[in-house]
Order: sequence, then structure tokens, then C-alpha cells
Amino acid sequence: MALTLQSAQSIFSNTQVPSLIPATIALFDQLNVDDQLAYLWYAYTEMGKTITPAAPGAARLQLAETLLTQIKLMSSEDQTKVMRDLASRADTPISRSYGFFSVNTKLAFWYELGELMKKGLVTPIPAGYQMSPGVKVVLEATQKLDQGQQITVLRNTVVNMGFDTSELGPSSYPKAPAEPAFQRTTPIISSVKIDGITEPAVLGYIEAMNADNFDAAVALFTTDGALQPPFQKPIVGPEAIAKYMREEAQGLNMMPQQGICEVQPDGSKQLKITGVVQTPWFGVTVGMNIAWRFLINPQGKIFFVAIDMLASPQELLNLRRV
Ligand code: 45D
Repeated sequence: MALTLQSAQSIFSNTQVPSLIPATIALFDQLNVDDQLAYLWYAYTEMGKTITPAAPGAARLQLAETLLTQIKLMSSEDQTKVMRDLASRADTPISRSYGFFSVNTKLAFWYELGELMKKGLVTPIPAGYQMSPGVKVVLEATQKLDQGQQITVLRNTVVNMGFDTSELGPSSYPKAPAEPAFQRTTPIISSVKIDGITEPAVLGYIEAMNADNFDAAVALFTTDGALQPPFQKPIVGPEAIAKYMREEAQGLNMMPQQGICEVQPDGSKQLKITGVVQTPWFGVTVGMNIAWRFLINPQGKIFFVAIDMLASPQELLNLRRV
């Protein structure tokens, strides 16, 4: 029997994911633009009391430099307008340029804007802004999330800002600059041991990802294989997966802890592995509890892997099928 994406997506469907993340984002989406900017500023500064992102490297900031220089030279009214345009995804030259940035360049852009705000060179919140009750509701919802979940919400809002350049034809795409590498702060974890797991494709996957060796990781997939990131649709095919990994999976520390493997009558295997992932933005200070759900074909290739954020640390131990 051929493996299908649809059936693959439903393996270990009892995995509990934090519905609070989409719920918080949905509340955020309902705010007006000034409230959104104010919420983000408060959430970011509040979070900054305990954790701060690592400064992006020079190579990364260079990709955003033209925009940042332009913004620095503006009046504070125009600076506010730029931020409103980004938050409302308006079709303006700056909002378009931002829309073409990779995820990490978008984060670096905002990181630097935040630094400029601290120095008083960029205006943080629209002058005369009064907090609406809606902002308090979203801030309270955010406080209920753990740190890994909070940075996921922030990252998501940053990714969604700017003009949606996917609406433009492919011919209008500027050539994407090569992604600058993240400096790894912790030594590469080379020998992978996962309680209960001996599957070579899985161990090889983790090992390759921890070395940013995406070609090796992608070579473990079938030609119709798929990878499903948290809260996203599956990315199908080796080329698309490799592109995604280069943009979004660099510098991650993957520390799988335990798992189960179930062999199916057709010789395929379903595995669920739980553990902790660290992002290079926050290093060892933020651990995200996640699960990988693998479907390995009878030939030992990865047909499907889903990455799920877990609702709670207790979920790390949920390795039952139903
Ligand atoms: O003034 O196996 C605001 C995959 C506006 C790959 C701001 C994975 C207001 C396969 C924007 C707030 C990747 C799927 C300022 C595994 C304002 C795989 C600034 C999983 C100044 C395991 C805000 C990886 C800023 C995972 C600067 C789960 C915000 C990775 C910065 C998760 C926020 C990574 C940052 C996460 C957030 C990273 C840097 C959640 C980073 C989050």
C-alpha cells in the first residue's frame, strides 16, 4: 500500500499541541495596527527582562541595512508610518523590501530597530497612543505561555509583517541573497542517542541537522517526502525542504530524548520522538519542548516528519499511541 501524505499527517494524532499559541495570535490579529505595535513593544520589552535575543551578525544586518538607514533618517511621524505599513502589510516600497526578507533577516531588522529605539533614534510607539483594553487581553494571554511559546508568537508576528510578496509573480522576485550562517555557541552534538530509538534515518537526520548539513538531511527523504513545521502545512519534495532548512533551520540545537517505534504490517515504521530544541537566537536560555513524528518507508527513507511544539513538559513523556 502506498504511503499518503494525508495518512502520514495523522500518525500519533494524540500529541497535545499548545492551542494557546494560535489562540493568542488570533487575538493579536483582531487588534488595530497601533494596538498591534504597542502590544509587540510591551511583550518584547517584558520578555526582555528575562531573555534577550543574541545580536545578529554583521552579515545578517547588512541585508537589512538599506532599510534601517532610510528609517533612521526619517522624522518620527514617518518612522511610525513605516511601522504601521509593515504591521498592516501595506503595499509600499519599504513594506515590499521587508516582504522579500528571509525569516531571520526580518527578525534581525526588528532586533536592530529595537536597539535604535533604546538609543532614542527610532520612535517606539505612536505619539499620544492610549492602550486599549484589547491589548491587555492579548498581553494576559501571552503571560500564560512559557518562554518557548512566547518567542514563537513573536516570531510569527514578525514573519507575517510586510507586504505579502507571494502575491507578486515570480519574475518580480529579487535574487535571494545567500543566508548568512549563524555562529554556533555550543559545540555540535555529534553522537546522537535517543532512548528507545535505533532507526538510522532518524539518528542520521538529527546528526545532520545539528551540523547544519542540510544536503545530508534531505538525502534521507524519499523524492516525494515531506516536512511539516509547527503550525504549518507540509513542505513537499527535497528541493523545497532544503530551501526551507537553509532559511529556517540553521544553528538549531536538537536534543531528542526518548521515543517509540512501531513497525507496520507493510514494513513502514511510525516513530514519535520527544525532546528539546534551542534556537540560535536565544541559545541555551530557551528550550522548546517538541515532538518529531516520523513515517519511514519500508526502504528506510523518511516519507514524512512533522515537528510539533508541545503543550507542556509533561507531553515529553506522552509516547503512547492513543
Ligand atoms: O518595537 O527538525 C517587535 C524546524 C515590534 C526544522 C520588535 C525545526 C515592536 C526541522 C517585532 C516586537 C525548523 C521545523 C520591536 C525542527 C518593536 C526540525 C522586535 C524546529 C523592537 C526541530 C522583536 C525548530 C524582536 C523550532 C527582535 C521549533 C523579536 C524553532 C525577536 C523555533 C524574536 C524557533 C525572535 C523560534 C524569536 C525562534 C528572535 C521560535 C525567535 C524565535
